[in-house]
Amino acid sequence: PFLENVINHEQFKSGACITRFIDTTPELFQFAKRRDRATRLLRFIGDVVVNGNPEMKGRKGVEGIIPTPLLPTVHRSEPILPGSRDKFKELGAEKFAQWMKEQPQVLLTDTTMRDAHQSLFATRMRTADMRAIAPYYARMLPNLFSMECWGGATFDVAMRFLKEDPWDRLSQLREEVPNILFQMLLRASNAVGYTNYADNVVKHFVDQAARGGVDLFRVFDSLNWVENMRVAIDAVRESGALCEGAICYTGDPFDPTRPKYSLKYYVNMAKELEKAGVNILGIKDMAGVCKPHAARELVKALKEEVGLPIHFHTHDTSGIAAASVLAAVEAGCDAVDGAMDAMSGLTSQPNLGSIAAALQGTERDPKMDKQAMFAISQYWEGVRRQYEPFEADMRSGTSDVYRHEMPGGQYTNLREQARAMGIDHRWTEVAQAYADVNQLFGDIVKVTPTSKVVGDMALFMVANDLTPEDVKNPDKEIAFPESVISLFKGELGFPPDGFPKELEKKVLKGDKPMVGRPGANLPPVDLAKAKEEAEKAVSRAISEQELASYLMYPKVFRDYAEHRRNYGDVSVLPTQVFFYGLKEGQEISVDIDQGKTLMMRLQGRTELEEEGQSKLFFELNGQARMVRIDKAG
Ligand code: 3PY
Ligand code: ZN
Repeated sequence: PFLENVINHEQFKSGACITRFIDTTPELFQFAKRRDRATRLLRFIGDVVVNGNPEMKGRKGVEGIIPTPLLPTVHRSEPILPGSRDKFKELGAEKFAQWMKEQPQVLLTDTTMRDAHQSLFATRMRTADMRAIAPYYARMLPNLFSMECWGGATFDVAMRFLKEDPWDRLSQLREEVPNILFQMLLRASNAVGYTNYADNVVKHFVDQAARGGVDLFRVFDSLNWVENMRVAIDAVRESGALCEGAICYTGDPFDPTRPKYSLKYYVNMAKELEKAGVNILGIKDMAGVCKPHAARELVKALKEEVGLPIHFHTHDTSGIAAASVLAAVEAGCDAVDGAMDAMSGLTSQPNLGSIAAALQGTERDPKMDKQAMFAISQYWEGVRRQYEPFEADMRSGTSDVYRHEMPGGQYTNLREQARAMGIDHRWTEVAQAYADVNQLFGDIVKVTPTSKVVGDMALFMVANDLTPEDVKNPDKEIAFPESVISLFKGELGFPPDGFPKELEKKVLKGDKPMVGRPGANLPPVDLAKAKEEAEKAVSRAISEQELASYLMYPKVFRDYAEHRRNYGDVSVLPTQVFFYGLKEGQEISVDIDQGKTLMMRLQGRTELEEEGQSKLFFELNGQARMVRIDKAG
């Protein structure tokens, strides 16, 4: 590579003196970095071939080579028409909200790149699979209202399991899609984590996300406590982005045995959000329990009582969520969420293509190009095959969701946790325990992170054969999970009507819960100092975005940075290779930079040698390479 650099250098070609030329031309030595990158990637692939991707442990692999997902045929040279993002830039937040209300058609959000895979296959979709289709969204679906493609659990999972930088994902997608609004899910003061952060950390995160390309933030609080949403709402407004304040929907306003979550409850919260300054009102039915009749009446009531455009989000766990979407649309809902055909249904969103088709010819016809949606969905069908080992073994909708009210995004995760604990065969008991815990905790909203606490407690009860009576019994000693203690202390805030006093006493063992919102009790973080600390931990300078990652998840960020140091940027590898490695004789091409492609082929390998190592023989851009890999464990 050095000679190649010399021969191709302009100065060399012009016949300059070779010794001085070498001394004064440091870029000749830049091959070292490139080779290093290739070597690190080969080591990663080798490791997956010999030891397996740790992510696949305990999962069934896939047989053979999965066909490459089929991209639509539209050419990159096709123009990109202006879309919702251009409209937003033209109008600004307030006027844009007004514009939303004036549209006769219903506006459509595609959740495929965030909630759909979070809910179907444990958030494992990789950036490479999103990026490949992104330019087609820009060209083929310019009248999509928004793409939900960031936030929620994707931030954590990107670093923790996929060894990717979530900020890179955002910027890569942004580069490809300049015309459609990008939407993220923000857990208010929990940002994209599982605990409340200091106010200045939340602000810093929102600021970075807005700069990084997020246009619309859907903000919710896991206990529907508007007080605990203000910091995030203000930060979003200050960043200039669109703020959607979401009501988390639970219960059934038409169930007389459960009067707590009435239409009035939701209308009151909506009014509070409107006063707090949000631009859009979200109805976030994270479990998919909003029945068609309730959806219609709720949208009607909200339309009458608040002036904000309404955006409805649900999950298809019951199998009938599309009926609720259509009812909401009929009642005048301005925007609705769905997922592309191949990524819809079950715990994911209802089918966006079918919703668009069902509304064709009506007053609310979203006027989408259905062929384009279908072509994009075909791509997703191919993508989904690669993630089969992460899918829950669920074949149909389940009406049981109305009993347990588990969020779609949690369902697959909790089943995973149950499996890891060896109690997967007791899943129906876990689901019942989940419903019981909800009642024990005072019938609360269950969404990340409160849903995780309810899930922890449900698993704990099943694993320890505890009944609700045991939990309530003041004379029965129980070592409550840490997350439950933290919840009752108020570290995630409080439901507007508080937690049940008797259980609070038992969980806190006499300790007093905190007063006020958690953020008010947390001192601001010294960001400069935190950055220094993070840089020391990863032995390099970090960006403000990376600082935000560190502030959210210090250990996950450190581990990710170490992985990247050892193996380079593995996000460039095709998904099959990332999870399953290369088969002998298989060749792949990997773009490591614009215009820089590596051709990699696994030629063969030796069986384990005495010192527990395997030798792998690769061909890298036509040259032989050998990599030694230690057998793990
Ligand atoms: C998340 O917070 O990740 C969710 O999807 C909640 O529904
Ligand atoms: Zn959702």
